[in-house]
Formats: sequence, C-alpha cells, structure tokens
Amino acid sequence: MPDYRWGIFLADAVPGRSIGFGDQMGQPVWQQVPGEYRSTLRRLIVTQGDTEPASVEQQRLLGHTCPSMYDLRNLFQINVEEGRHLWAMVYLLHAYFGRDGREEAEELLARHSGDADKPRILTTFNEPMSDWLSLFCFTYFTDRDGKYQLKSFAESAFDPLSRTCRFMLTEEAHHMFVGETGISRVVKRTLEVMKELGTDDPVRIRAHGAVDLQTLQKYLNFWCSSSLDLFGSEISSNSAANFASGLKGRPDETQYEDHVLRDKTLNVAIPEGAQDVPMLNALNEVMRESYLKDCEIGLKRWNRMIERAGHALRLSLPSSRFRRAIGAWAGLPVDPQGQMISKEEYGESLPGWIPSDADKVFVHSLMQRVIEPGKMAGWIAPPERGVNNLPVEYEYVKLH
Ligand code: BYC
Repeated sequence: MPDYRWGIFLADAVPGRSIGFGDQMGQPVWQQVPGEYRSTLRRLIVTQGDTEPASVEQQRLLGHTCPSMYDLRNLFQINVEEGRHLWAMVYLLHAYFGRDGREEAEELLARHSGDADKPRILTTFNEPMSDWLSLFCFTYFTDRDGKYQLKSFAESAFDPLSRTCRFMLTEEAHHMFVGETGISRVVKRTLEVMKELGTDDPVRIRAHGAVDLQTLQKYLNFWCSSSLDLFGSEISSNSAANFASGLKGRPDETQYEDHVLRDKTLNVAIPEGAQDVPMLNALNEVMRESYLKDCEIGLKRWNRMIERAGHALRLSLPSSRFRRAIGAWAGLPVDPQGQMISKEEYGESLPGWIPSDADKVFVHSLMQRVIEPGKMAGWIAPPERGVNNLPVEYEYVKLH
C-alpha cells in the first residue's frame, strides 16, 4: 500500500482537558504516568497492544483464499492499520514507561497467536482464523470489543493514551464495516441460491457452494461468545480500581450524570442468583450489555433480508452466559438461550451450536482464491460499492 503513511498518530490535544470521571474528577489530566498507577497502566497498554499484532497473525494466511480483489484490499488495509495501532501502543511504552516499557515492548515480539508456550494474552486472539467467514465474524464482533475498549481509554486521565486511542477509533469503524457488510453479502448470496433452488435445505444449499444460514449461525455463536469474554468478569475489582483512579472510563462518559459512582449499585445475574453489586465493580457487565445491544444492529439488518426473501429462520445472538471462559458463568453448561442444562446435554449439543470439524471442512472447501478484478467467489455477493468511490471492478491489488 504505497500511499499508506506510517507514523505515530494522535488526536489533537484538547486544551485545558480535565479528568472526566472517578475520584480525581475535575483535576487536570496527566501528561506523565503517576507512579502509583504505573504498573496497572502498563498492563492495560500491553494488553491492548498485544491484540493488534495478534489479529494480524491470525489473519496472515487469508490472502491466499480471498473471495475477490476488493476483499483482499480490505484485508490489507485492516492488517496495516492493526500494525500501526501496535506502533501507537509501543510508542506509549517507550516514551512513558522507561526500561520496563521497553522490556514489555520486546515481550510483545516474543508472544504469538496460538503459540503453545508464549500465546497472546487474551483468548480470542489465540483462536485460529483460517477462513473468511471467521474474518467477517471477527471484524464484526471482536473489532467491536476494540471499539468499546478504545472508547473507554479515550476517556482516560492519562492524556497520551486518550489521544492515541481517539485516533485509533477512526480506523476501527472501517474494520467493523468490513465485518457487517461481509456477513450481509454472505446472507445475500445464500438467499439468492435458496431462491434459485427453491429450497431452504442446508444440504442442497451447501451442494450449490453457498453457506447455509444454520452454519452462519454457528459462526456467529462462536465469535460472539468468545468476544464476550473480552470484557472480563461480571464482578471485577480491577474495573472498580481502574475507574476510580481515572485510568479507564466508560465509553462516551459525558452521556452519564454520575461520574463517580460511589453510591450506585447494579443488580447482576450470576449463577447463584441476582446480586446487588457496587456499580464500580459491575462496569465490565455494563459495557458488555451495551456491546450486545450494538451487536444487534447487524442482526436486525440480516434478519430483514431473510424476512423479505420470505423465510422463517432468524439469526440471533447467543446469551452472554453461553460458552463463557471468563467470569461468573465460566465453564458452566448453558445453552445459547441462556438456560442452564446438564453437563451431558451440553457436551452432546455443543457441536450443533458452534462450528463442528465437518462444518469447518465445508467452509474451507469454499475458500478458493478469486483474483480477477470484479469477480467474486460463489459463496458471497459483490459489495454494493467499491473502495473510495472506485468501481467494484477496479484492480485493487497489483499482483507481481
Ligand atoms: N482472556 O477482573 P477481570 C482490540 C484476565 S480488542 C484472558 O475479570 P478486567 C482489537 C485479566 O487480564 C480490545 N484473560 O477483568 C480487536 C485479569 O488478569 P490479571 C483489546 C482475561 O481486568 C480486533 C484477570 O483475568 N483491549 O483492540 O476488569 C483486532 C481478571 O480480570 C480475559 C483491551 O482489552 C480474557 N478474555 O478486564 C485488533 C483493553 N478477560 O491482570 C484489536 C485492555 C480477563 O489479574 N484490557 N482476563 O493478570 C483491559 O482493559 C482488561 O484487561 C480486560 C479485562 C477488559 C481485558
């Protein structure tokens, strides 16, 4: 991407910016890291930074099986931007955390997605991503977690972090666009095939080279449930401390009335029953709930397409209790509707809820590279428009 600029980009400084939440609300924001928050802040920046190269590692082989040149170009843009987001976090470590920061930055190079000895920090970023359906689900669900986490850092009292994250957010929107429109194009193509064949039989749809909606649902279940873990535990002393000290706010903090939250509680559902929890300790859950609402937007769009085509099936999001590995519901046998079931039933049903080995083999069989400008693989509809007002048929990538 010859016209792509490398560098450290920060949103403009806001003159006179003061801390917008927590116990030090109203005081000037920090241009240096206060000693008492040094290790916590470093850990948060390292965790954020670790996800960026991880996602590129996960996606690095997808170019071989791109469904079109348009998609290949989008993949490259996403990868380059994630690389630049890594730079932004490494810049903060080098510029503000001295020797410890430089060592942490080196460690970022030592970890790799899926590595048995030195994996990436957060689970989702160690999941293999060997097909484009997974890429679209990842950019829809996981990049959306990125949006929420970056928005909460954009509120941070540590001004350099706030400014880098505000810049990064401008690029996150495109990644989610790739996910949402990618899934829309899969649904569109599947509906075309269903119409052509006059059937909703998954076997016949698959035989015709399209992704049946039941399989798509399984991919949604997998990536959504994995991404829900990225918000941390429902009840978290980390979230309380990070908010109170001004390190990490809520997305769009100004929309709330109370920015200190010392007197509020939230009723949180945990397996033992609902429990009133100090709001500060429940902020991960607050963010997860608002994330799920945001995820619904695409679902509504895809379901409208399915409804208009005259089919009864509806795609849905799994319950936030389903297949959790972090928090109060971790490891519990819960179905996608959120009901607790027996361990045996869960074990037997899980392959029907998330992609089975056979589903993956089928989806992989569709992943044939298409690189003729304007042509699309048979399992996905063309986009409505090209990139930057260029036609869909444009030669987006020069292959040498
Ligand atoms: N996997 O109190 P807890 C993006 C750990 S995506 C493994 O439950 P807390 C992007 C946690 O670290 C956004 N470990 O949660 C998207 C802690 O360990 P320590 C990435 C997990 O701390 C696409 C312990 O469990 N950015 O940008 O309130 C492409 C107890 O923690 C997980 C961030 O995540 C997990 N899923 O919140 C490219 C922001 N969840 O510290 C990029 C930075 C929790 O006790 N990270 N743990 O050893 C954070 O703000 C917080 O660390 C978390 C967890 C939100 C992840």
